[in-house]
Amino acid sequence: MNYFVLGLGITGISTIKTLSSIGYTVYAFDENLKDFSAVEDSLKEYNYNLIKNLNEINYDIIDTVVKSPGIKLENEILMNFKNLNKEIISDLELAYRLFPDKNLISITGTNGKTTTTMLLTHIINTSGRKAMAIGNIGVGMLWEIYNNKNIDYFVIEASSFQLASINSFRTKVAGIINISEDHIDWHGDYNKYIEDKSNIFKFQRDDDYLVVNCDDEIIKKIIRKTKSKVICTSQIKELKNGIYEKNEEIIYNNNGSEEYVLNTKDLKIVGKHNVQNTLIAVGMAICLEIDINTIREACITFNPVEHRIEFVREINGIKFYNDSKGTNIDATLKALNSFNSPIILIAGGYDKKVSFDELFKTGDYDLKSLIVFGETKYKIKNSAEKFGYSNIFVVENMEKAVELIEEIAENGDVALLSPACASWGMYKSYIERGKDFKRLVYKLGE
Ligand code: UMA
Repeated sequence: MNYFVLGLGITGISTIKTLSSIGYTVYAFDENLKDFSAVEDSLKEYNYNLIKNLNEINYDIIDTVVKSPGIKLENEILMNFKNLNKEIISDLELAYRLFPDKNLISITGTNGKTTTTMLLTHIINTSGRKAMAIGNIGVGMLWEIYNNKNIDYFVIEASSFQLASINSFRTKVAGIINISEDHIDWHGDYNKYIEDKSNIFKFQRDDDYLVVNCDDEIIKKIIRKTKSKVICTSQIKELKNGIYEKNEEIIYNNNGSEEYVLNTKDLKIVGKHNVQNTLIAVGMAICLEIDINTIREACITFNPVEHRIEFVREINGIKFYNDSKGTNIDATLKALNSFNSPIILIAGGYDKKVSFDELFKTGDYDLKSLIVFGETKYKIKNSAEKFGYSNIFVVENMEKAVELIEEIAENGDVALLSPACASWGMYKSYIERGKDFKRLVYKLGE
């Protein structure tokens, strides 16, 4: 079996290491790398064929292409393979095929994936079984599954990009947190994005579990098609069967028999959206037959995830928060709605071709100033102005943004990095962007 790995980032490297260790023949290529030395360095112990020139690709000898998630399906190399009827899959699909005996669990959603994945992992670990979080959280999944033989459950954060290229992947327990417009530039349109997200349950069987947020209109629509056993969660409705929030309490109703799970005031993760994440994780843990006392203990000992409304420091009464993972409008709205203080927001980045009007329409929060940068800076500025916001500053980069905050912020303000955009163009990832923000914030006052 000959594999072709396209893209040599986190996914590509993890895929090559795994396939090569198992003994498959692997060809690998990256369209953007000029210098392959770092890749060669990290793969020096592995047997694989590195292609450095596009013309050297021998399409005919390849059986299966494993594409990195970020690469669009219309990519020319992928189209060449497609025209030869070669199959193109993501690492998600490959994980399912290579490791049929492993307990895989999958979580998707537009927002909250990382927190929910980490929380469920923490719940499983608290129960005494061993779990590991992998996937879109930043961890190449194949190499981790291959290497960690002692792990009982791999909790996969699955992105829409990964889910777009599967043709049999399924997990016994899956979760969908929410769906809102994102990555339109990649999927083509919103319907395609929804369809790709729905792939998480496409191949589930009637004895598999699908835990979903039943307050989400789009989710309610798409789950009509599922064969799986659906477990509903809600923050607005008392469910006769499912997990819901009422008066700051999470309740599990098992076919009429109610059980108290926890008080949301005891959670260390803040905001309404984190209750939504918790409901999904609780539902999935119940499907794994973890007892309620363990679930409660795990939820209340769980700490916030880095780059997700993460408190950085307080200086002169100004609280700095890093929400670099806020890569779309919905995520940034959730961050803005988590505070009661005046907010100075830093936003902007890669243009995913979505409108920013939704960000400013509601005005439920106290946005004192807006600092914008990146490809979308004028798009965001124009939307904000349309809804009456002033105090908008256009800056070149993160350094200038943080410098400006030092000038304009006052005691009691919240300074929030929540860009509503992907980092690409300015940074390699939201992680790098968040770390840069934190580095600059820590330098303040030096
Ligand atoms: N490349 C090509 N051709 C192209 C485009 C890219 O050869 O047309 C090459 C690039 O030169 C680069 C490599 O492909 O060397 C990068 O591949 P990639 O963009 O898929 O990135 P990876 O490093 O493999 O990281 C991916 C995810 N990235 C994306 O989905 C864009 C990471 O999610 C994920 O953590 C990682 O796999 C491990 O699973 C990041 C992300 O931004 C955090 N995800 C999006 C999100 O959360 O909104 C979906």
